[in-house]
Amino acid sequence: MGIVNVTPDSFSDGGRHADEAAACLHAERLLAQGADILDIGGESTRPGSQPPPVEVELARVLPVVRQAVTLGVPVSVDTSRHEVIRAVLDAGADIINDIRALQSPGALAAAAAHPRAGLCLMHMQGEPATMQISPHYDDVVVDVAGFLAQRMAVAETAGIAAERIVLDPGYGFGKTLDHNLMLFRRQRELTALGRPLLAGWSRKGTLGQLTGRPAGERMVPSVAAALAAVALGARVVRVHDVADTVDALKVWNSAGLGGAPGCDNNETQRRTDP
Ligand code: YH5
Repeated sequence: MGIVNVTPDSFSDGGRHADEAAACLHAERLLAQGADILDIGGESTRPGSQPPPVEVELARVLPVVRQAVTLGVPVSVDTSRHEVIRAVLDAGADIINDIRALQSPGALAAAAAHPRAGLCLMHMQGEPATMQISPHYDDVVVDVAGFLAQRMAVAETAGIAAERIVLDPGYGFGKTLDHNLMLFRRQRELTALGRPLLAGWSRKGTLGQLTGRPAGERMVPSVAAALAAVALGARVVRVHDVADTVDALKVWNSAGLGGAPGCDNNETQRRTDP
């Protein structure tokens, strides 16, 4: 899953159309690099950030979604708001990637109204503006698994089939270094929830804490994290550096070490090791 941010470029004086055109070009570049899914987002969710007004989010995202749905790959939209969920699904988007796991008012109903849309439900403690202030868990893996199980149950009650859902531990969202590392090491426990896992490690602060690298120098740490996440059962990796990740996964998969049940690398393992 390749990341397409549609947030304002403070160095551009071309206004919104320049940001839009840049995002569309970037989407095409990620596809050429081998992305299987495009993930388009108009809300910056970095620690400390505030959500933009809904009209602004919609004006950023919708034109890029309209363009992306013509490119022939599944289009995911990073959003929590019912207005945006409805608009992008009406425009042909395939997946809603919600860091708030459809807890925002009206979001569940908006997602349920499109019976073929895929949904990524992510765990976050708190909100981006404050989530890194003092995150606390009894047992981070048990707490995250419990939350995801509960959100999946709520979705099913709203008429959303379990087959539409992918789950995400939400690395970096209301978690300390120790919480993130505990979740990572025990990521495989989350596969017991019975749905595919998505892992988003790309360029995140934990990788900076592990390596001492600033955000602009985290490609190699991000690729390593993506491979480890796949080895620990992730079926989807959300990344900025698509070409490098695709190369690394080709080599990784050729070694037949295995990953998530149903992945190509496991098929290989089954053929060679009956
Ligand atoms: C995710 O994990 N993450 S947005 C801070 C950074 C770098 C990157 C330099 N949306 C996820 O990518 N959706 C985001 O510091 C997501 N899973 C899903 N499903 C945050 C992000 C980032 C933040």
